Amino acid sequence: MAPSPIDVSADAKRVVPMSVMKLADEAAPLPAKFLKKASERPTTAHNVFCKEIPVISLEGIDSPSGRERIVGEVRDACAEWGIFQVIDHGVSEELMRKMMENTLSFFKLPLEEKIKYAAKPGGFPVGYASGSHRADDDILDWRELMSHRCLPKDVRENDYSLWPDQPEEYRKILVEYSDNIDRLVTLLLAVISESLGLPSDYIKNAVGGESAEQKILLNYYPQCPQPDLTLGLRKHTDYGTITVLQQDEVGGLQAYKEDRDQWVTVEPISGALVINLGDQIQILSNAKYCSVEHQAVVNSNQTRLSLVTFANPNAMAQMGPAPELLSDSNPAKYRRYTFKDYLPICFAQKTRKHYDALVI
Ligand SMILES: O=C(O)CCC(=O)C(=O)O
Repeated sequence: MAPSPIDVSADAKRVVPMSVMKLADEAAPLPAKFLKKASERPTTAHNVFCKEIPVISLEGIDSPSGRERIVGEVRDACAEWGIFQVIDHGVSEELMRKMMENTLSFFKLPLEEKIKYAAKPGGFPVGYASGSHRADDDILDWRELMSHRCLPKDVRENDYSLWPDQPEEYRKILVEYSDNIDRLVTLLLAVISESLGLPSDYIKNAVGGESAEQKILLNYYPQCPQPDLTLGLRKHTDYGTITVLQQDEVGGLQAYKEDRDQWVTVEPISGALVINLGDQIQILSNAKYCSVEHQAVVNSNQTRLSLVTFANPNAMAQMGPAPELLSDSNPAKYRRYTFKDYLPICFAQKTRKHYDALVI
């Protein structure tokens, strides 16, 4: 069956060429644009969970012994995995539940309503899209998405025109969530700094302090008639500082464990938040820590939601390996750059991993 056409403006059509939710309901064979190359298709099931990915409790962070334990566990997790989960992190389960509910309500709105918030061509990739935010993408992912620029606050205020006014509490809850996750990010950046032997405020200052950016991306992965042939989200590393991800109980987030040449599925743990390191931490740590490749797989029975907060440097932040970590035996592996110059490197996709373009 041919995919259902959507009657919308040409601009909106560029980022919503076809509604993935509608395709899922039709349960027809996947349109060619969703078929991934054989080498990119899933190899590990969405619900076979890896029990080794570290789960770190942040309880006791304010006591010297608690902090020492947490810093040590974070150091090991960053070096070995580049991805870990945190519990006892201070973001309330109630707020996490409300964010999930609001996000689900948004995606359940009629397409005509969602499309009012479609990403604008040529602008910063925010707003609603289906399959991809990039209008020029040849291959699409099996997801619908909505994203917002949430910090710094002046950027958030400029972004409000793309924030839905229904469900009713959407904006209020998103602001509260953004602020709470930002507090957690500040704490984690302090812990990661300490784990590298740097002052607590080192990374936060390096990425622009209070002018660092935050983007929140909401992913809705519908059930998929042929999950083995596609992905909910293609493999990538995150170009920013760190990412905080909240997922529901279905499972689908996978990380690539390079030394085992294996994709492993992150176990959904109620109340936990998944943390993955972005490219900027790999570069700042001079590759002591890794920006992990990850992807999302889908399945034929259940829809899945993930709420993803990207902590990114300010566009003008001067990035590169921290000079304090360098020595004759550990010379800089990457050149220095202004963060705004990093994004074109990512979008050009000339190297498999973006940071390889900066290798000295
Ligand atoms: O949905 C997921 O679990 C992965 C999301 C993700 O990696 C992203 O949005 O960049």
